[in-house]
Amino acid sequence: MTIRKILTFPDPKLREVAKEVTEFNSDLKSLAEDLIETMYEFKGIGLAAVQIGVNKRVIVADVSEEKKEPFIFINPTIRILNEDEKGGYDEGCLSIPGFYEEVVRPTQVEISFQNLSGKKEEIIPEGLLGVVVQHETDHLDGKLMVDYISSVKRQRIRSKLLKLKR
Ligand code: GNR
Ligand code: NI
Repeated sequence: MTIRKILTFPDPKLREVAKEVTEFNSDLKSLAEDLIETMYEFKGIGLAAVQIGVNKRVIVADVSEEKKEPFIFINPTIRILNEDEKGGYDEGCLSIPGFYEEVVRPTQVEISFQNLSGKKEEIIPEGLLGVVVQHETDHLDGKLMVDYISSVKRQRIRSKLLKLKR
C-alpha cells in the first residue's frame, strides 16, 4: 500500500478520458488499495484513479463516519432514475484544494459497476454516496467540479492554484 500524489487542476492529465478495466488481477487490487489509502490520508470521501495519474476507470468512496467502509467501483456507469429529482451540494475536490462550489446533480441514480473479481453489480446509493459517485465518475470522463460553474470563476480558481504551485 502506498500513499500516492494527487494531481491538481489544471493538470492536463485530469482532462483525459480513462480507459475501461479489462484485467481483474493483483495489479488492479493494489491500485484500489493505494486509492483507498490515499483517500484516507487526505481526508477525502472519494477518489478516482485519474487523480493519482492512473488512466483507468477505477473509483473508491467512503462516506461513513468511521471511515472503514470503502467502496470500490470498477468501470462504473450511472443511470438517472428520475430526471426531475435534483439536489445541490457544496462539493470539494482533492484536485482543487481549498475551493467549494455548489453542484446540482440528480439525486436518484443507479450505479452499475464491476467488483475486483470482475463480477457485475448494481446499487442505488443514498444521499452523499450518490453525489460522490457522480463526482468520481465525472473524473473518469475528464470532467471536474469547476466545469459546472461560470468560466470566470473557473479561471480565477485556475490562476490561484497555478500561483500556489510556483
Ligand atoms: O473529499 C471529497 N469530498 C467531496 C465532497 C462533496 C462532493 C464530492 C466530494 S469528492 C472529494 C474527493 C475528490 O476529489 N474526489 O474526486
Ligand atoms: Ni474530485
